[in-house]
Order: sequence, then structure tokens, then C-alpha cells
Amino acid sequence: MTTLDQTSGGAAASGFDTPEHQAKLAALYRDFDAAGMTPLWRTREGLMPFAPEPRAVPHLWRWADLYPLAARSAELVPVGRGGERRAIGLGNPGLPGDPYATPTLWAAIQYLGPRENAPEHRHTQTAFRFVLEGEGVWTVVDGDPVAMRRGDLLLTPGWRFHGHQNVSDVPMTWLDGLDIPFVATTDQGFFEFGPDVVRDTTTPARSRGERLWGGPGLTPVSAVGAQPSSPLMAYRWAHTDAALTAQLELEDEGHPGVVEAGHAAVRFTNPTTGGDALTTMRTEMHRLRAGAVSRPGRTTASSVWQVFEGTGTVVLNGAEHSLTHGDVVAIPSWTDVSLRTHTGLDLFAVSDAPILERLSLLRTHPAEQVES
Ligand code: GTQ
Ligand code: FE2
Repeated sequence: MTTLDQTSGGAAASGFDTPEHQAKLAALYRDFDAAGMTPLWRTREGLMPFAPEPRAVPHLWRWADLYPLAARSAELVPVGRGGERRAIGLGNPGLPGDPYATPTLWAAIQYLGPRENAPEHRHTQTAFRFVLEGEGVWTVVDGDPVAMRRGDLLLTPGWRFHGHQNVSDVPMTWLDGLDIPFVATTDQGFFEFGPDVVRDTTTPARSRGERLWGGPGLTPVSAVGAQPSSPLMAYRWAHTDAALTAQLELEDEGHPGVVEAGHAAVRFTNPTTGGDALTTMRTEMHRLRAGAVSRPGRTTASSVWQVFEGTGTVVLNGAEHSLTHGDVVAIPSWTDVSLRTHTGLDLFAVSDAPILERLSLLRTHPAEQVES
């Protein structure tokens, strides 16, 4: 909707352009202002656009820039109580003043040096970690130590105590995703400190949650029933990789309806509902086989991607960007997106789609082929 200037148009005939009228109108606007009132016809343009007009812009951060800077901060800034985490937020240039990747998503590089600990705390913000490379850190979620390794997705749903400890002699880094901007704009933030050191320093290969929920299609009878977020805190790369490989094999074998044109994808889901693993963020892994070109599209969900393996090209609103290992991309609402790759490409993706879906706001073009 464009701003209407209701003082013009047919004004002469109606006597709306006399000096007396203009003076009264100016006085009315002053008094509106003093009373904290804004007439709709004088609001900024874009208040009710015909289609989304995001302030956030499509943006790409190079891993080659991110990693060395995160490492430098480890030499200069200790991690501990107060700062809580050595996490460096990626700020969208269209959202100056806030280190937010999109209006709803926080994306950060977190870096933990050898033998370093990030103390336990909990908050209403939901978090995940995606591990680009390395290992040696256990994230302890409500007392359950969860190993973090290359390609794994680790969850920290809201209000769970969590701390991270690096038990190795090498640094480790990963991508954090949180709904910090969404929780901030809706004033839903609560935060509590936990113990200064993680309460369980054991380093099991499998967390208790994985032992309980790790059987495909097997729900512990003691835990039958929907839970808002996944009880499984770790989605292991071996499983993700096998699922993507199988999709492409099935395509090779000529089975229709599994994979579209060499583009395999899995969504990380909550085994108690089949829905998204987290309440506010949709997490997925995509694999394009060598030579694949994705179907172009756009969605009102905003998203952040990280290249896990391979190289490719992403076209965002017509602008081409090359992609390589570790690069992070912010994609605002209603951005035209297409992907292609010569080498093959594995991409981790997070979006705010679960929020929008719950509110019946999510629009996607072309429409998703499989909608329940
Ligand atoms: O690891 O607990 O990037 O609380 C931002 C806030 C990470 C975390 C972030 C956090 C964390
Ligand atoms: Fe946290």
C-alpha cells in the first residue's frame, strides 16, 4: 500500500486547499503528534507493503574471514562468567546496530580454546550448534554431556541449562543459531546463571538422550506423547549423510517422488511429533549432486545457510555469489534464490519457518510440493 495524501485530489472543489484549511491541518498534525497519534495516511511507506520489503539484505560471510578473526579473539578475550560465550554474531548490513543475521535469527561463530569451559546458564532463547569441522567439545544440556563432532547438529531448546567444555588440546569452533532477535522483539527473554563449571565432566560417545531416543521409529513407552521440541539433543553426521546418500541413490535407481533433479534434503525433526526439531527454527541439510541446479524459489521465511562441503553458486535476487566450505549466507524474506554446483554441494540451512507456519504467515513460491 502506498501512502495516501488525503489532502490532495479533488481538494479545490471541496475547499480543502484554502490557507485556513492548511493552517488547521498543520495544527491537527501537531496535536496528533503531542497526543502520540499517527494517522495511517502519514505513516512511512512500507508499513503495509504489497509484498515483503525486507530491511535485511542478502549477505555472504566468507569462512576465510570468519575463522581467523574468531581465533584472534581467543588470544585476547577469555571466556567466562558474564560474557558467557566467545561467540561472535554475524550482523546483516541491512540491520545496522543489531548483530542479527535476519530479523528473527542470530548466527554466530563460537570458539573454545584447548581445555576451555563455557559456564552453564539457561535462557528462553532456543539454540542449536552446527559443527563445520573439528571435535573435542562436549555440550552439557540439562546435565547430559553431548559430544560435538564434524557434521553434527546439536540442540539446546529453550530454558535448558547448558555449558560447553573443550576436553581436547586443540581449539574447536562451530556455528551457533539462536532465535535471539525474535525473542528480543517480542520481549520474551529470561536468563539464569547455572554452575560455573559444567556439572557432568564425563565424555560419553553417546548422550543419555541419544541412548533413549536413538532407535529409528522407537519411542520409549515411558515417554509417549508430543513434546514441543525434540528430546534428542544430537543429530549425527553419519545418519544425515546416509539419508542424503540414500535419496540420491533412489533417484539414480529411477524411483520417482523422492528427489527432484539431484537435490536431496532432510529436515531435522522432533521424533515425538514429526514436526520441526525446535519450536522457532527449522533446520535442514541439503545436498546437490555434481552438476545440479536447484529449482528457483522464494519464501517469506528468512534463513541462514552454511556450506558444509563442496562449492557452488547461489543467485540471490539476481546477484551471483560463489560458495565454498564454511561460507555463511543470510537470506531475507522473499529473496529469489537459486543454487547450482559443479562439484556437488552440502548445505546446512536454518530458517524461522516454524514461527511463520504456526501463525499461518508462511508463503512459499513455487508452493512446496509436499505439504501436509
Ligand atoms: O552457546 O550458550 O551464540 O547463550 C549466543 C548466546 C551462544 C551459548 C551464542 C548463547 C550461546
Ligand atoms: Fe546459551
